[in-house]
Amino acid sequence: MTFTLAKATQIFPETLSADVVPAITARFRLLNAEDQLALIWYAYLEMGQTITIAAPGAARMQFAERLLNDIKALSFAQQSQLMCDLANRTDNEVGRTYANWSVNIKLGFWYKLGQWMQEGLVAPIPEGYRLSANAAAVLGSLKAVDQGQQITLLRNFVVDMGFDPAKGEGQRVMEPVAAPTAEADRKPVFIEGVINPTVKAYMDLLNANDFDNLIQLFLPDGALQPPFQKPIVGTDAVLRFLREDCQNLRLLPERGYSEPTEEGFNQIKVTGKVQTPWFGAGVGMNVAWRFLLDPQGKIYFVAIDLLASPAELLQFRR
Ligand code: 45D
Repeated sequence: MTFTLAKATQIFPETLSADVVPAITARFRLLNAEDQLALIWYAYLEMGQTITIAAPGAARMQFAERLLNDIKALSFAQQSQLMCDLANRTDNEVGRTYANWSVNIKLGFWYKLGQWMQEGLVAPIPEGYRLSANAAAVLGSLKAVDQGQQITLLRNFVVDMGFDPAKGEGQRVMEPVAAPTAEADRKPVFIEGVINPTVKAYMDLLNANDFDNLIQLFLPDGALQPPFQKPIVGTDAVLRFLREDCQNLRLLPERGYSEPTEEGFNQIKVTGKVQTPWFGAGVGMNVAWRFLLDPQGKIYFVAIDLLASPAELLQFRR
């Protein structure tokens, strides 16, 4: 077979992803912990004026509950230290526990701390705290990007905290997987310009949280590349990612373009919006899906890109 993973990642090279996200993330990482926490706090307050985060369900919170209650019992000074340690990725028990959680549990943990900070139960950012010039510049850049990019940045900041000796490899503590949506309640997508059954089924099965059937669409060595990440390779790893990270997403593909490529493979690009359960219909992220299907219509590769701008929704090479 001529396709390698490295080559597959290069399909539809004209697709412009939101490079500002890794660029701002890199600048954020250079800030000290106090600045990081304060910056997130200011960004969060600012965003809270236009969008609201959905409260995480009990199934998600149960894993963070013990640590949260321990934190509530600490003094303000100890709480501040603990949050700084997380931001500093200090190697301690809390840092390791945190790093072992799935993304959604991490977000739920901070959601609760944010609430408690507002209620005065957890140490607030000191009144009148002044960001360093660098931190203020990073905050300015963050405010200037669109909302889909802002929530991606916040998510990145949160995911990076804690101490992970395995650097993201291995099993994680994750919330239970809910049952897929009942057949009768599924709403199939319509994608202008795309009639490929695999791509259609991918969208519909992911929207229905039907991961066991979704994974059947992939070749055994098939790969999925989430935005700004390395490809996840092989059905075991992809299925684990789907169960851990992809519940209750809403995929709203709009249009697409398909073209045959080498050795009977097909490459299909679809653009549209994705909503996360954290913000519901409040934030639509502009994304592209770049599929590479084998001659039998199985997925060898799919990348999901967060697009640089809404103009990219219409960008198809002809
Ligand atoms: O430090 O087809 C405080 C895939 C201050 C799957 C705070 C996908 C201190 C395949 C405010 C307390 C998944 C790849 C912190 C598609 C402090 C597929 C709190 C794509 C941290 C389409 C901060 C899916 C808080 C996509 C509470 C693109 C922050 C999904 C909360 C994208 C931030 C989802 C939250 C995103 C961010 C979700 C809730 C970007 C959520 C972001």
